Amino acid sequence: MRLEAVEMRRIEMSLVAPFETSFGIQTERDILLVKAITSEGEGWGECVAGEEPTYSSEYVDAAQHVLIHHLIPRLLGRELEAADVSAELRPVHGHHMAKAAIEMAVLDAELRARGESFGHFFGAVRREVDCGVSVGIHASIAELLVTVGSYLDQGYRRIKLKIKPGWDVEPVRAVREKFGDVPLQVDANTAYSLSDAEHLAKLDPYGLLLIEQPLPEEQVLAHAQLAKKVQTPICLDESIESAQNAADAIELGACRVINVKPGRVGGYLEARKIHDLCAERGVPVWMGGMLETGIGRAGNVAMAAMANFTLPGDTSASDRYYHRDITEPFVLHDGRLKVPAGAGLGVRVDQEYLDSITHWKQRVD
Ligand code: SMG
Ligand code: MG
Repeated sequence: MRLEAVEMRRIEMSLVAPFETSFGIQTERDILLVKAITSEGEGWGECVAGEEPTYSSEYVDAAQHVLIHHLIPRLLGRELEAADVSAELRPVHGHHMAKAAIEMAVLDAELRARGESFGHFFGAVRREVDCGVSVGIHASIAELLVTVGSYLDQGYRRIKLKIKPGWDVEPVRAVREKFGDVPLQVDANTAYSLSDAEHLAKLDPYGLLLIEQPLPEEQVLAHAQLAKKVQTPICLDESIESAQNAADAIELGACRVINVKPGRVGGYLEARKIHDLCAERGVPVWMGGMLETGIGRAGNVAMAAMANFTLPGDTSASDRYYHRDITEPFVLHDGRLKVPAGAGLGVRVDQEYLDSITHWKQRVD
């Protein structure tokens, strides 16, 4: 397969409700999409970088720049498969979300050309996946309980509460009191330090599935030390940027669970390696989310159907994020989403709607 051109575009999408985390509030997204145009057909990729470098060092303007100037030129005109992309891009350090987007587009083109779905390619063991929902920081406990109640009514199988210092034990206690033993976990997005260990141990009585990324991403050893002071299993998100990181963190005792985000680790193929090594070591994984459109969601739901994705993912329905998706919407049935069965990502992009929300477009060839 030869990569002939890449069409890049930026789209603007409003979220159905503001989403607040320990690093800020988001009300809309400015998303970079890439379309690989190959000798065998086309494929889509979604870049999960946000507008600001606040989740990690990556951000969408930088992703766009590095793709145009450093990544796409290393691939254009070459005979390649998705499996070759990460090796070709190795001279460029970092920029995992940008690399993941182009690898995903090449993989989609390749699989569409041979009529194989992402799910089949990953070795999916289920046709639908259990879904959780990530609930942002709210202005009050009363408002939080309304939001959580509505998600539970919709059928979500697990609730994740975003926490930060000053918004942690109280919301967890309130949700437990009102909704009983619903599967519950928390995500701090690096907001604490090891000196907060005693405070974080106050979450232990609430029987949480896990606490996600309590400490800064580079503090892997500190996570191992924290793990000795809290009973709740520690899950790493931001700290895990590769299969090597994952193996090291597990060996060190820094985490008992891993949140897999293909964008964060440089693509679906590296994410698959993380799944496999965790499976070998008896470490469960789950699919994270980056507020993806139907394009990214299709790939994530397919990967979440692999055997060791044993916890519900942040793979919520389209209407949890957007009033109108750019593909056919993903709809929750009994707390689950269906794994697309069609070739490649198995979703169709609504071209007319996409064009109407596109604010920038460039063809690189
Ligand atoms: O896609 O449902 C989703 C969002 C899940 O909480 C979520 N993602 O750290 O896990 C995480 C956050 C990162 C994105 S915040 C913009
Ligand atoms: Mg997280």
